[in-house]
Amino acid sequence: MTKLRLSSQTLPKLAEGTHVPAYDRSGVTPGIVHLGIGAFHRAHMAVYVDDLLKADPSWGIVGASLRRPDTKEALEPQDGLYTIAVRDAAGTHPRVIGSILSVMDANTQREELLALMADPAIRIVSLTVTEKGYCHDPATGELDTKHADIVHDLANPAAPKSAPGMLVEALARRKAAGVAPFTVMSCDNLPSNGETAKRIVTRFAALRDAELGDWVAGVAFPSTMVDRIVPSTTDADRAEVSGLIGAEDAWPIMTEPFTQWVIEDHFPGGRPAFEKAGAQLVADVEPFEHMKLRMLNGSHSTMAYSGYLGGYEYIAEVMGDPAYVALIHGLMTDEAMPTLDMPGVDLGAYRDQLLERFRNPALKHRTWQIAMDGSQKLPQRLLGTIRDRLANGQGIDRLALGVAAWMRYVTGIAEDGSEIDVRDPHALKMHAIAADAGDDPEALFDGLVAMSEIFGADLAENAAFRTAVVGHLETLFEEGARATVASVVGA
Ligand code: CS2
Repeated sequence: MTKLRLSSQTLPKLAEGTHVPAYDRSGVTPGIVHLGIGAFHRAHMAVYVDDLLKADPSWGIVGASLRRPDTKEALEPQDGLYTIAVRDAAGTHPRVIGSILSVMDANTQREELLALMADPAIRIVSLTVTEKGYCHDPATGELDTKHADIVHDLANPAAPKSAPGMLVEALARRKAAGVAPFTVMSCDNLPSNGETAKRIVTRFAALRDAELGDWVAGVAFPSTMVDRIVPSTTDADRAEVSGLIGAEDAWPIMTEPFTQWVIEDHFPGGRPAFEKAGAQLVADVEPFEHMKLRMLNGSHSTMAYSGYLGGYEYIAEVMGDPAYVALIHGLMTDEAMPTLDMPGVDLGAYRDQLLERFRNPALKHRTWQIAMDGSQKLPQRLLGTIRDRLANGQGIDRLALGVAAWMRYVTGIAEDGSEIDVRDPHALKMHAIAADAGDDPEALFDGLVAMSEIFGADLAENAAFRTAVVGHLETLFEEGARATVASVVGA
């Protein structure tokens, strides 16, 4: 017997106990366009919106993918429905989410998507396009005007490929039609993500036309801090979820119980009552972003590079090694926490909760997944903390190990001599630098630190930074990652 496929029609036939949308989906209309409809959005914002549609059905989401049609292909036969499977030690808990009304593939449906973004019913355009989707220079946060997609979009403004190009074309159409702008809400792990998005998008608009640039400068770009760990879905996950709900789901999303969303309350065109779904609406998100990027993501990246090199496939496995636990406990307590100013937040409790989340044995979060796009992630996760500490003459031993492990990782050669599949927009450039350097730690450091789009001149010229990172690189090459971690924590 062929199994049912998840869809509006089969919703009433799902296995008993499956949590399904508590509202009539036929009455939901689009109010949000989301660019970058990947796993993270589907485990995070789409769930908050799902909680709110019963009270206000005018905030349905139309998702769009800018690169690949795979999400559309998976969700279209399911009428946009998909399962989130929350995993903890007690088991897997499935819930079907209905807030995504449809998914568009920007490559083949560009006009349709731009027309929808220009429609007055759309009051928010939200983004999870990953760090590299902003086409910026991570060290400065400025638009990279030489980026191939930006060059393309400036030459073909009505048929854009990039996120900044799409936003500006849609805003230009609204301006021309006398329609108020939508609010742009970045949900990516960037520092001051609203401000950063605004700087990039406004610059792009000004390069198209000065008057448009002025108009776009008046658009609201609230910052947000987003947090939920979302490993990539595997075929085993698909099979498990299909069994649990009693129907095939081509793309369920696996996640943890924890979720957090801190949003700057600046939505001139209105917004869903996000606070009723558990989001924190605040005046200033920046302290929360710093805390999360420096503690959670800084630890994640450090564990990803040093853990991968040490032969650990999953974060929970890294957490099974006491030396690694001591490393990130120390990184957070002694190096990251003193740089944070969070009145009213118990940072020690936040750290302990992070350690608990990293330990979740049911969450198969691959070190390789987190290791992706390090050139875009390092500045806000490790380098900002390093800068603050160096400015105060403080030690950076563990943070420097994170950077050294990244440098060792991007050589593309694992400790057993096998090849590492390094995914990064700068992978080729870094590979060439590593090939020139061979196994000379100093040459590798000098070659990589000269990438000013990541490090900036200040760090490239800082002697204490060089000594700390090169020292760890020497041990990484000579003794390997596990021994290096053990020596740093005195194990
Ligand atoms: C991770 C993040 O892949 C990564 O780089 O560090 O995706 C992390 O899981 C999320 O930021 C958690 O909110």
